[in-house]
Amino acid sequence: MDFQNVSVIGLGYIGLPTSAILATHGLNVLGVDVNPDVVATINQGHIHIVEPELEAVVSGVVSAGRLRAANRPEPAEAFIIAVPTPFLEDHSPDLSYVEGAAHSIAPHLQKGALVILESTSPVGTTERVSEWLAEDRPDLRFPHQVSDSESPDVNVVYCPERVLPGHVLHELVYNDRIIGGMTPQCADRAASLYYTFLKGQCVITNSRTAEMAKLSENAFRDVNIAFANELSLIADELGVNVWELIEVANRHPRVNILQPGPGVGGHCIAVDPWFLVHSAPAESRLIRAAREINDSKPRRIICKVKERAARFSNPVIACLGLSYKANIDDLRESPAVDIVHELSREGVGSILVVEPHVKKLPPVLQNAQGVTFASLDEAVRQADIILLLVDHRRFKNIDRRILMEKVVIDTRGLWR
Ligand code: SAJ
Repeated sequence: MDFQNVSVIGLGYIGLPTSAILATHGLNVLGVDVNPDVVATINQGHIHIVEPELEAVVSGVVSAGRLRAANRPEPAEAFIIAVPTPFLEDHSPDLSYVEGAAHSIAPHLQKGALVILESTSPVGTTERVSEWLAEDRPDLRFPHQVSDSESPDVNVVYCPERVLPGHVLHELVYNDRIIGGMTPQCADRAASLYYTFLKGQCVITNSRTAEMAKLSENAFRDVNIAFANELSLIADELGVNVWELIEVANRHPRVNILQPGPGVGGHCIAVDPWFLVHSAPAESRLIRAAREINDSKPRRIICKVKERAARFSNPVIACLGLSYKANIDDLRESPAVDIVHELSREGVGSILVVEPHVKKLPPVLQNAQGVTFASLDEAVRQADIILLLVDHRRFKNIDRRILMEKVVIDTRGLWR
């Protein structure tokens, strides 16, 4: 069965670009989202998320009638689940959105259908999806009910998404894709769907390995960032410039230390490692320690600012950057936002916030005490303390003579 109709459940940062790419390659895509505003926005050819070039692609496929949004699934040959998997207070994963998505598609499954889970998930979740579907459809045989050599009626697969926010449309097409089939036949079906648009390779494995691969990739990055962050704390203690330290150490042919910063933001790297820790707590000591080190970094920066601010009677602090990383306008889970919020809550001084990629302060800072949105020139001119939180390109060339007159805390090493 060739794929003509695909339903994508969850129209967020992964589901929407995936829907758009499938639609540009000739498939009829129904995007499903529980949020009526999201559905309306997409049906008007607009988008509700921040991603370069995505709006033009969505607008094109919506007006060509290839992409449509709705709040419930319809029958299709393939279903892609791309809903959030947040963690709860105790860091245990919240699979309720995945479970809800599975139950919503179950009534629409036909023999030969393909169900792909793309949401970042703890190991074993794909098998649970298969079980949830089977509960609702005793008339069909699912992969957990057959041996590897048998054919299930419905193919269930885990295919993690590994695209970098800001480069999603390129990476969706060119990154290699892990295909974790619950059986080899399931994997083949999913690979044939992805090859409708993929220029990278499909790498076939089983669903548990694919689930753990996604978590391991982000935990790997988190551990490496934690190493850099820990070095920054040690270097501070020993009076060594950490940026210079890393630059010289990285001249070793087998050393590649990442960059320290004010903490790890975004909705992936700070979340996914917890799924490994939660599944095997006794065995994940390094991964847990890395999370704790990275999570402790914003508090370290706040302490440093308070220490320097104590020299002034009413310090003006220019906070440069709010996004979770450089040169993008994505403020989700940004340590910079948390730091500004906390400085305001603790009444450390008057805060001038500069973020050239957004037009106004995010809601969480709009009523924060003593916080004003400012232009770069104005903030730098008025500041006693300049706190660089994000290494945006346009902060690089601030006049060094002005910086020399101020107390500068450069959390990203932009002016090293
Ligand atoms: N960061 C540092 N120092 C560094 C590198 C990053 O402090 O040397 C910080 C950034 O400032 C940011 C955070 O880490 O706050 C995360 O940024 P990132 O660029 O490392 O990653 P994300 O969250 O934008 O995207 C990651 C990617 N994963 C990996 O590189 C292993 C991406 O490929 C994944 O698809 C994405 O997570 C995801 O959705 O899981």
